[in-house]
Amino acid sequence: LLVVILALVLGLTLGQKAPTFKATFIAKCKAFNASMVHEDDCEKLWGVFEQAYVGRDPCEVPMEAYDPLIAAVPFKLECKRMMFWSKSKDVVHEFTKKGDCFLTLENTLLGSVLDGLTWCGKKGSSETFTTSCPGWDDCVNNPVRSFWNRVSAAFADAACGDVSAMLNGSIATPFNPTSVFASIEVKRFKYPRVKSLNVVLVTQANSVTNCTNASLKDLQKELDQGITYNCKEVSEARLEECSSNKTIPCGACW
Ligand code: AVW
Repeated sequence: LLVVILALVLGLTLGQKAPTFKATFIAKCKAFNASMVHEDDCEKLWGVFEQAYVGRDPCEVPMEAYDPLIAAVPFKLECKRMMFWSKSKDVVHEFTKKGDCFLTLENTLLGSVLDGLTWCGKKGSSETFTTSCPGWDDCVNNPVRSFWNRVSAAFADAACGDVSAMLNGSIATPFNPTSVFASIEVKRFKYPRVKSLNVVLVTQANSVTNCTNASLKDLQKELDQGITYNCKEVSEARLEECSSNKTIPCGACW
C-alpha cells in the first residue's frame, strides 16, 4: 500500500505542469509587497508587460517597447538609497537583503518579479514562451535584454543624492564598457540631482584589482561634471559579516 501511495504522490508531482510564465509573474508580483500592490494591479501590470513582446519576432523587441510598463510603475521611491552593481550580483543582494539601507533594482517591484526569468513571443502567436528564446548576446533587441536595459535606464534616471555602486575587485576590468552599469546607468547620472558616486570595490584575498584600476579611471571620466567620485575597497568577508550581523547599523560597513 505504501508503495502504491508513494508512486501515486510521485506520479502526481512529476505529472504536474510547470506554472505558466503568467502565473509566475502574478505570484511574484503579489508576493513583492502585499501592502503596496493591489491584487488586480498585478493582473493589469501583466497586460502592460506582455504587450511589449507578444506577437513579435523575439529579436525585434527594442527597449522602447517597455516604455508603457515603465510609465505604469514609476520609481517614486527612496532615490537616495540606490545601489548599482556590476559582476557582483550575489554579494550585493546578500547585502541588501538586510533591507535597512540600500536598494538595488532587484529590490523594486519590476526588478524582483523578472529577476531570473526568461521570456519571449513569436510572430503570429499570442503566447509567452520560456524556452528557445534568444540568449543575451544572440541579438541586441531580445525581450529580456531590452527589458533590463529599459528598466535600468529608468532606475538610473530616478537616482539622486549619494549613489552607490558595488563592483567586483576580483576581475581585471570592474568597470566594463559593455555592462549595463557602464553602457546605460552611469551615463544617466546627472549633476546636481546626483551629487556623488561611491564605488564599493569588493575584494578577496587574491584580488587582482584595487581602486587605482584603469577601468575605474574611465568611470571617473564618464561622470557628469560636478558629481564627486569616491572608491573604497571592502573585503568580501567584511561584507558577509555586515550581511549576517544585525547589530552593524546601516552605512557602518565601510
Ligand atoms: P553584469 P551589469 N549574458 O553582472 O552592469 C547573459 O554584467 O551588466 O552587470 N546575461 C547577461 C549578460 C550576458 N552577456 N550580461 C548581463 N547579463 C544579465 C541593473 C545577467 O542576468 C542593475 F541596476 C546578469 O546576471 C545593476 O546596476 C545581469 O545581466 C546593473 O544593471 C548583470 O550583468 C547590472 O548589470
